Amino acid sequence: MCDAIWKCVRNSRIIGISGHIRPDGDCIGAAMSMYLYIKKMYSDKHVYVYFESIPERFRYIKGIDEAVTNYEDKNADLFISVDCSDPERLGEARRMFEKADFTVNIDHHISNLSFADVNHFAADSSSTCEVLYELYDKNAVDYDIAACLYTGISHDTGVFKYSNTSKRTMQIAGELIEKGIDFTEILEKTFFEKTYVQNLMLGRCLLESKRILNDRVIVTAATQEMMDEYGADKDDLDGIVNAILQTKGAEAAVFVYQLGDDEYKVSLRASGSADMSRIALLYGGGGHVKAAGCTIKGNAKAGLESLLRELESELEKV
Ligand SMILES: [Mn+2]
Repeated sequence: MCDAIWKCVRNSRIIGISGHIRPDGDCIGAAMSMYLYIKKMYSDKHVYVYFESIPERFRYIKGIDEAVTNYEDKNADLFISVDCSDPERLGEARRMFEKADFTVNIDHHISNLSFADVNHFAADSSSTCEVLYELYDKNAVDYDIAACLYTGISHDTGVFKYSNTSKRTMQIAGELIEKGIDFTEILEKTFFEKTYVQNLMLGRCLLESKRILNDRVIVTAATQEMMDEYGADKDDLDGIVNAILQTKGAEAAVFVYQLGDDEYKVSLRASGSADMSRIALLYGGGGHVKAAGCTIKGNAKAGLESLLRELESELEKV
C-alpha cells in the first residue's frame, strides 16, 4: 500500500493535498507533514495544500503560510485527501479532487467511504498522523515533520488519553520527541491554552447546561446571540463538549451551536461504550464511537429532541 502511494507521487507532477472542512490538529498536522515530506523527498514536484481555514494556534507549523485558504480552481495530477472519511467533507477541495487524474485517500476513520483510486485507512490507528508516520521513511522525518505529526497524534488522542492510544502510538510519540520537538510548547499552545473569550464561552455553556436522562447526559448549547455577546466565533467553541463530559457521572455530552439561521452543529462525546458515530450517521454526520458530530437543519428543537431519543436508546444498550 505504501508503495502504491509513493508510486502515485513519483508519477505525478502537480500534487494537491487537503483534508476536511473545519480542520483540526490531526487534519492540519497530517496535510502539512505530507506537504513537507513530498517537498523534501520529491523536490521536482509542485505541491500545494489547501485548508478551508487555518486556526491561529497552528501558525508555528513550518510552511503553513504557504497553504492556500482561498480556493482557486487548480488542476492537480494527483490529489491526496487526508483525515477525511467522505468526499463531501473535503468542502471546496472536492472540486480539486474530482478534477485530479489520480486520487489517494489516507485516513483513520472507521466510516471512511474508500472514495479514491488508492485508499489507505487504518481504523486501529489513533490518528491520520500515526498512519502517515508508518508510511514515511523514518530517517526523513525531521524536526518540522515531527512537529506536524506530534500535533495530530496528541490532538486526536486528547493528549494520549483516549482509548485509541496504543503502545504503538506512544512509541511513535517517543520517536517524534527524539527529533527534538518542543512538545510542551506544542501541547500548551495548541491544546491547553484558551483565549479569555473561549473561557467565557465555556463558563456560559457550563452555566446553561442541563443534566438529562437520569443525569447520564449533559447537554448545552451556544446560540448566535451568546456568541455575539462575548465576541466569539465558532473557533472559540473548541473543547467545550470535552470539558462538559469531564463531569462525574456523565456518560455522554451533547453540545449544540448555531451555524446559521436554521442550521446547528451537534457534537457528541461519550465516556463509556455508547456509540456516538451511530447517532451522528443518522443525521448525515460521522466520526468515532466516542466522538462524533452532525448538523441539524430546520427546526432545531424537534431535531434535537429526536437526536436525544436516539441517544437514550443508545444508552439503554450499554
Ligand atoms: Mn483525525
